[in-house]
Amino acid sequence: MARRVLSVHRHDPTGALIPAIRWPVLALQAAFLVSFVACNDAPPVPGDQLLIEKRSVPDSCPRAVKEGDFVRYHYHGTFTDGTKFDSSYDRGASNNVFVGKGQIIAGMDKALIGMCVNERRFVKIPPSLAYGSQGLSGVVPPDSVLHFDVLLLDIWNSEDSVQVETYYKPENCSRTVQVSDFIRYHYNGTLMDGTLFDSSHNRMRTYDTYVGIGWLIPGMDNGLLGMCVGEKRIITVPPFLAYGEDGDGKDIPSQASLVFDVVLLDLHNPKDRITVDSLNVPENCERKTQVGDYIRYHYNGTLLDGTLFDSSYSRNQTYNTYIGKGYVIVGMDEGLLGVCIGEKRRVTIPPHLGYGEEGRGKIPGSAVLVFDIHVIDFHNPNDSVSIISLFKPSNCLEQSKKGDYVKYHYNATLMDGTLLDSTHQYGKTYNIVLGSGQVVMGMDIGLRDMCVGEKRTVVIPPHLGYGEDGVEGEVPGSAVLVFDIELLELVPGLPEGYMFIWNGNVSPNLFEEIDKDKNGEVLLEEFSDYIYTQVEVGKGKLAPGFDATKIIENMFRNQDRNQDGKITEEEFKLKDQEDKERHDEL
Ligand SMILES: [Ca+2]
Ligand SMILES: [Ca+2]
Repeated sequence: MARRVLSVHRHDPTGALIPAIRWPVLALQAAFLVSFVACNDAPPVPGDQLLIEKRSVPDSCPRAVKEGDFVRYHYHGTFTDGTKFDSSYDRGASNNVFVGKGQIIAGMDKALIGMCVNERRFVKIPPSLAYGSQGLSGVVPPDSVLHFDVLLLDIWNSEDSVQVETYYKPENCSRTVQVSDFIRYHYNGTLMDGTLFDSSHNRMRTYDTYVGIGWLIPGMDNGLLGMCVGEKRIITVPPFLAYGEDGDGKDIPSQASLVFDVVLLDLHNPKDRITVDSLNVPENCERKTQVGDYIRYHYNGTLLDGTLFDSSYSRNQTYNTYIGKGYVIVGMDEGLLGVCIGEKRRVTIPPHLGYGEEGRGKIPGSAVLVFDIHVIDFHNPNDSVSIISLFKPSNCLEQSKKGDYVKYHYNATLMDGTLLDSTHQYGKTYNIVLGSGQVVMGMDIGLRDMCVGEKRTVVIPPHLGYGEDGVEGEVPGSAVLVFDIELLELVPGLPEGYMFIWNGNVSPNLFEEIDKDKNGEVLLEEFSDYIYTQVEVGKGKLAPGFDATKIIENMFRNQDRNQDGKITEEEFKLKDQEDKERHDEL
């Protein structure tokens, strides 16, 4: 059919050959296809041979032109004397044809066969395979030998589909891209000859898109499927699955194959919830977090590609928050539920449960977040002290109570085992009066109702410990404390409120007894000597655990009504009629 039509043109006496076609080289090839076929069986005529000289061949040639392929190529056409008659470079557009289909002069149709992209050939085409004895009106004189310098830019075939070549695949690939996933990736987009037309790397931001639902050119919608995060692949897309005939109007020419070098950074589906992977769960886990608990944990926050965006370790401070109250992103509020103290888990959070399309700080928009968390401790604001008895002596006559002077050993740690303090390292007990505010409330509670010799573990929530502030350099804020204690000695205290009591009846001549030098005045020294003597001989008793000197000074000042440094009998007597409820008096 084509031949018949072209034969007509060949014999057209006007020489006006296929005027509708713009470019001469495009125009008349077919005419000489006929000529070529006609001469096919004739012996070769000198100067009538097609000569092909390979000027440069690329190292890699994955594909060579064969008949039926579509090619894009540049050429520079000259006569034998070097005069240029045509050049695709001058037009700023490649020549685009199906090879071997008679769309170009026969010599060129043959010369392109076997070429690789980026291969350059120098071709001498005899008139019998070009414009013959007629030439091309106004452009090619009759019987012209034509020289072409040809550079191949692109090959594809209408039977092609997307080609995917994975050149890096990470070891761990638990999930691959599926239709309707949302992904973030980087790419370099080149034409087949290596010309870069676009790069997300140059823009310094990922390309973020849904896959497989028509947001992308068909070739990419298909070529990205099945990828793992971290995978790198080359996706080669023929033009009919890319920008086709029109190109993109800017950097992608008509009928161009596209080569995308892609690395996948992020992947999720809008239907995803968080994913929790337990990395380490302690054997003893009597309690797990629930809504309303206050938790302290360490974390490393990374993107799916491993980029670290935040770490509590770098701040050397745990992250502390209430759980399930909206103080943290939704995904983390969920991910912190049901953990044990000491547990390590990985929480993977899709962006709609994280920082969304906007991102924040170092977190890009639409990023999946991976938190490796380590739970240091948690408590509930309603928690009281938890007491675990480790050993209780069988004969326990007396249990500790408020006012008692107790001597005990302790080992204090955080929930993760970090040692805070230990009396064992000092080689002596810690001694306090219960209920006197000498230790944190939780410790005071934990030491009650204890027998000498008893051993306990006391767990103290921060509101009964060192609170939100902790102790700088020693106890972190909001820390749960663990005390292993052993009660070694217990000195019963005086009845509540008393700092000194008589064991028996009070002497009726008390003032005279105290006023040793009988001058009618009691000085502090006389008073002090007297009290100490009473304690020594067992007639009186001072509250244990306090500074005796201070107790006695207080007692003295209370008697010395006018504060002149001495107690007169009158002052002393006055006391008798006084409020019996005042206990630190005689
Ligand atoms: Ca005196
Ligand atoms: Ca006085």
